[in-house]
Amino acid sequence: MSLTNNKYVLGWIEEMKALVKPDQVIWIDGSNQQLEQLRAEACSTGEMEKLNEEKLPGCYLHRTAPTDVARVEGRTFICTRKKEDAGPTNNWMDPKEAYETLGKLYDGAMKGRTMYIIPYTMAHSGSPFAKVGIELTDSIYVVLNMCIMTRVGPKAMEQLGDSPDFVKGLHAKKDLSEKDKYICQFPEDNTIWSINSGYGGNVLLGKKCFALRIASFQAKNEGWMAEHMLILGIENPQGETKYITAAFPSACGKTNLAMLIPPEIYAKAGYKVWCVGDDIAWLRIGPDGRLWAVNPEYGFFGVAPGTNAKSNPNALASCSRGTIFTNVVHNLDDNTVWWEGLDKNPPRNAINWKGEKWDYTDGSKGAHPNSRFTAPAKNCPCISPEFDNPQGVPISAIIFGGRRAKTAPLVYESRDWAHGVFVGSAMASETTAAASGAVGVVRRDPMAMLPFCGYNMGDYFAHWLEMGEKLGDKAPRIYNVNWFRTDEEGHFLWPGFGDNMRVLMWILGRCEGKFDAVESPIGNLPKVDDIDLTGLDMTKEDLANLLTVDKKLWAEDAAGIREFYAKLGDRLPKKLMEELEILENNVK
Ligand code: OXD
Ligand code: MN
Repeated sequence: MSLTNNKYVLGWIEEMKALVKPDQVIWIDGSNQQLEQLRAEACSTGEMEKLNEEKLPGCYLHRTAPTDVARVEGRTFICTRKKEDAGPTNNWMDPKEAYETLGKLYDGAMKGRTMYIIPYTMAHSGSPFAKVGIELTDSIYVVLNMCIMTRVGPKAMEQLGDSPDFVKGLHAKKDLSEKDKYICQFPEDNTIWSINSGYGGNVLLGKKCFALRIASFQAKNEGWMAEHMLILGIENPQGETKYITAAFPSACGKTNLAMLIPPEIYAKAGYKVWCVGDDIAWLRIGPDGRLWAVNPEYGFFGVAPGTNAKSNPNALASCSRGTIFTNVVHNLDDNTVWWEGLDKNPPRNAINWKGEKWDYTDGSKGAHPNSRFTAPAKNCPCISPEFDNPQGVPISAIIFGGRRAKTAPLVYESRDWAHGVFVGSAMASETTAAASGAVGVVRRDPMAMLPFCGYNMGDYFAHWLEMGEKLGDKAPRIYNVNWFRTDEEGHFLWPGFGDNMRVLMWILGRCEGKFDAVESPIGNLPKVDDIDLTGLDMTKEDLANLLTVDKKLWAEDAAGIREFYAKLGDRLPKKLMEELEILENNVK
């Protein structure tokens, strides 16, 4: 039974059916009855395993193929008609060539299989932010994950009505061939084609492919923004809440910050922190001229390892029910799950992420470092009461950040929007031992969008500058933070985690005009007295140390920015080159 009469939808589905040739087609209405049937089917074929209903109600375990465990940036393409519209930071393929190459791979790829049709919205249907997508897939795992991560069902088709404006996603698992794996975005056609993968970021097409790559392109053309940002709210004891968005490259604690637990000084005084989103923000100028944000997603696709009762109790609670775990350890004694960093008790009778019997004493990892939980956002104890507000929340401040051992101070404020765009465009992070390759190498990741910007990065910066012009004096202030400064021996100088709220309080205080700041060559710094250290084992000298700006290091950084900018050629907005020159002069 079809969920729509929309001729564009039906025509496209017929075309795709003729290509992939499934044995049968099933529309996903998102009803619990339908999902229960699919869960049962996935368990009967071994695609998923049902976990202990008492300890982990409604939870399942899935393992991907061992060669298919992460996003594949080298196989991800932006297919614009002109190569320069994808820009030098993206892999590009000619759309004609991409349709042809992938068309051959898709030909008959669903023979003997079922094609599921998943209608969904990113953001709430009825919201000014809402966008409709349809994903065709031959994977039940994808269906069940999409039903957690997005708003799936007939409402999406009602939202669409008879409009042709929907994102057409096609996914086939095929045979997981490495060489024929493709994640292709066609921003000019609102189309995504993904083949030969079964891993989340490559196949849950609503997330990175749509809500960032396609949406960033739509946003540029339609005058809004799609960003790789968390959204959180801080409620003061009087009950007023101010909202912040923040962009960080991976391994910088984004999910932890989104679900932060306030330190005692703030908790006792009656402050609360609310999570609106942990990964993606869509931002629009509201009728009042301010910038408003929604989290277009409906769940969290979080990294499991390292998540524990101390680092992020809210994330742990979020994945305690109705969750799909991928590539974690299966504890056979009580049919639950485990991962490195959960606690100090690895299970004795266990299966590792590859599906092999696992002996934790042999030094091997039980869970894949990129193992995940897919959890409903509404499970999160600190989910914002505004999570379901279709109008979103007004944003007071935007934060950029990265992992810098020496260069960046704990926090600084940009002088104005254009300077803030410069700060975001120059974002960089040092690689950690967690990833393969050299440690401590600076990698530029502008606005944390390097793998997710669906068009030319120079045009993306120009769009940011234009948004600032439209916002005028209602623009949020822009900040940069660095939780990772170290001393000579490599010890972290800042406690991080919940104590990051102390920095957020300075930021909000600045937005409210409560604090003065100190000008520096890179922007405005806090006065040492204005960041509350009560309850911390830290002196004012320690804080002063965290706020120093070493001109020599910044001159080196400026050279790195210049090198990156050179790649963008004449698509780089002049304004940003001017900002770079100001920095270069200031740190001479
Ligand atoms: C994610 C990512 O999975 O940024 O959110 O890779
Ligand atoms: Mn992300």
